[in-house]
Amino acid sequence: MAKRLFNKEFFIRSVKYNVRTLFRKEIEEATEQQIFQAVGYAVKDAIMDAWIATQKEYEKSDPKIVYYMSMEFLMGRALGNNLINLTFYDEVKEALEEIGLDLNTIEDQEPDAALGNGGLGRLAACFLDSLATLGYAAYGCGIRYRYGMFKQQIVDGYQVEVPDMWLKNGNPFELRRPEYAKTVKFGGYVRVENRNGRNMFIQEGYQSVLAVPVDLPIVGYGNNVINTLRIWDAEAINSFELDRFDKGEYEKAVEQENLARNLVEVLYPNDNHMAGKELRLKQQYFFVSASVQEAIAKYKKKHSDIRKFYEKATFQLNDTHPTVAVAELMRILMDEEGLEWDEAWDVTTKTCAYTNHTIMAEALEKWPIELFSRLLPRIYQIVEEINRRFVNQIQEQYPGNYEKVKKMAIIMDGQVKMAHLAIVAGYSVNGVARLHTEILKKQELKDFYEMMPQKFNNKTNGITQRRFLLHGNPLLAKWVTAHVGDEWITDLPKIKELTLYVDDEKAQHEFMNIKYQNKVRLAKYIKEHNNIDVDPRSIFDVQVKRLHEYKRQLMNILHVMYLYNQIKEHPDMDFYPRTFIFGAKAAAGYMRAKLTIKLINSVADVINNDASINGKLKVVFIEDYRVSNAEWIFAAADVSEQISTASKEASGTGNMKFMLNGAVTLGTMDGANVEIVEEVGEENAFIFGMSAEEVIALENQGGYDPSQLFNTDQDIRHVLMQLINGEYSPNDPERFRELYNALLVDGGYNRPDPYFILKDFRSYAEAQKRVEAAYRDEKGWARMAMLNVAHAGKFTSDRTIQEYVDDIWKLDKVTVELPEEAK
Ligand code: HBZ
Repeated sequence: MAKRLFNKEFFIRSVKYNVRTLFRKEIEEATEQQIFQAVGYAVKDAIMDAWIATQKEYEKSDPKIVYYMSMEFLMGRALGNNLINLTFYDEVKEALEEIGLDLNTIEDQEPDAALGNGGLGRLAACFLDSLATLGYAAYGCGIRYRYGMFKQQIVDGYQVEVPDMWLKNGNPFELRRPEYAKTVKFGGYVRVENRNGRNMFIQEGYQSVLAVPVDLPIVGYGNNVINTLRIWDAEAINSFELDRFDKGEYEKAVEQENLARNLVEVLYPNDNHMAGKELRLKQQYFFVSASVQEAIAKYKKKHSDIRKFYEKATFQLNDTHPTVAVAELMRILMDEEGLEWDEAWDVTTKTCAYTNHTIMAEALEKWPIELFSRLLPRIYQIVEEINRRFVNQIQEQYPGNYEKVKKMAIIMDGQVKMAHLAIVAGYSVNGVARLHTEILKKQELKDFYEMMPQKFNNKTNGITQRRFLLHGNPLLAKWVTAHVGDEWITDLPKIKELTLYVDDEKAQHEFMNIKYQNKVRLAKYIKEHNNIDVDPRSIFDVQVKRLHEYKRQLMNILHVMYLYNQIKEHPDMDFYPRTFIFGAKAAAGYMRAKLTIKLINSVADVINNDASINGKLKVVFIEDYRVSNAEWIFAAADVSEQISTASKEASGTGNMKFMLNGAVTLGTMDGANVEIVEEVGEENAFIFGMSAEEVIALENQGGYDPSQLFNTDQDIRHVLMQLINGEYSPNDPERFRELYNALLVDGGYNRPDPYFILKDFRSYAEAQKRVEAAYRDEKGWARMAMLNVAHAGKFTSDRTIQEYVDDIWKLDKVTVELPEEAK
């Protein structure tokens, strides 16, 4: 990879200049935050030539563009990542050292751009990194939330949500582009007018808002390609005109101010759960309408035949959240570009493609007709017509089969079903791991698969090795490069050459030493943030992800309670010291998830303060788990807990980040775990629990009766009784009864233990025993961990993106040369 020249003197001058002009200070007087801002602007400067060159190249060679539409982009911090991808990281670190500044400290001043909840949002961020690195023309299209994912504080063991004021000091990387602002209309009614024999649909009495794009650079690795993440901000269209006495006008102006203010105020903090709020649908239409308008405007700059729009643009819908794009594109093509229905439909169905991220029923988006049609009257008309035609098609294909219509219609029982709309109007429907896609085809979307099998395909998720190894784990990254060269940075499968060293004792030793140093780094973080001493020689057993019942953090902590009981009952038993590390945010209104956090912290309090167990067990809940601290956590993990109820986790991507950092998977045969095990070999992972098929079969029988287990398994009964006897809540013995009831009485879906925690418990405990035995064999463990790194090649998002390009998007590759004066 060509390394761009870095001009040290120029860079230092630029930082100093920025401190002066931004803050009227010399560098010695500036705060750390001010220095971050100054360095950030200097880096944006260094990006600018390539950003301009890339856009010029796109204008010249006119490649097909993918618009990745997503309500979420979980970017994390930009500074370190941009330097890595500019291939300037070490040079900038050195340059800053010369003027007495520490890059790590500066990086720490940057707030995470937490414009996402979890896997879905982070996947979008990894995809942008890969698209730029592979040289494809792409725009991320999203919302510039004023408040991203809330900050989590733990107070008295409970989660408290604090607003995330990520923009309070300004964002040096962003670029406001008011010249590309768009108008988005809500509400009112549609008047039909016949002009020259053609029906015109005119929206009247609406409220409108101005969508103003804010661009963030997406730096490709070492290739001068800079793509754009375009996040839309909202502004009122007409600010107050104070001389207006007309009451109606005045009120309307106030309403439009409020609409603009509320629209982009905050990210909804639910993952895998639909809240159904009107404001959420407004957010969706807001950014989608602006993005579609922009895509069309861009196309029209160079092309006159709108019927061929799909040759130069494709929309990837990240779950159903942006699915109104389908109807918005239809609207613009018909109402503004003058196409007939069939022509517009032809373009739309060649432009839109849909990714499904979940089979959880409560996550599926359904909007009440009343709300949908009131907020988006013209869009609703179009959806109705799409539905009418589709229902006709079902009836033609399955005459007399009303069941099919009931199951497949887009509008049914007073609701608009967004997944059905996305499937009907899309040219591609993909799941995010092989198992997940198979479940979609065979169960959840069976009827659609039967009717249109050619649309369905799998795209197993991936992660970017540039953030999650090169930036997050510099020690291991250097070591890997020393052994296999640096091509893995843009060609991860090359990392497989590490297999040559897995039996080499020196390499094993070095590898484990790096893991140890990363554990020391995390132990320091834990000491600083939690004031808990953890022993870096203990096994670091980690579960970090959103808190959700199907992810089964509850099973993990129940098992910790069980281990603690064992140690207490048999103080002399041989037990390898273990540190159980948790990190998870719960959706603000998800009570059972929040109570699970309280339980984890309560168990941690008791265990960490019990001197009698000699520090054999420690439990740590890391506050405010997010992209920036995740990089350190993955680097330090020995065991990767991927323990979802089989069939429920569509893919998982944390599992891949752990693997790449040399942690061994302890998991169920769910999501991408299946493919991880396939790559690394079952002997190099710890697999347990029911299979997806078994889970689905048992669900179809109406579940199972866990009271049998309760009555016959003493250890399980002991742990469950501790939930209701005050063992971990002496002041309030009833505190955890809700969790007890969920496991034994009713946990939702009208049944006890719907996620089979107790059913899988023994199998999990037994797998944990195997983990312990394996860890005692130092060389064996080193070998296993190294094999995990070596076999992580498949899980780069570069591979995933290349598959999207080859099978779905059909993009053209672009190369960017910098002009002489910028080199
Ligand atoms: O998407 C996750 C899946 O649970 C995970 O298995 C997969 O690896 C990942 C990437 O494909 N899904 C989410 O993260 N979903 C959400 O965050 C979400 C957010 C808002 C919603 C629904 C889902 O309304």
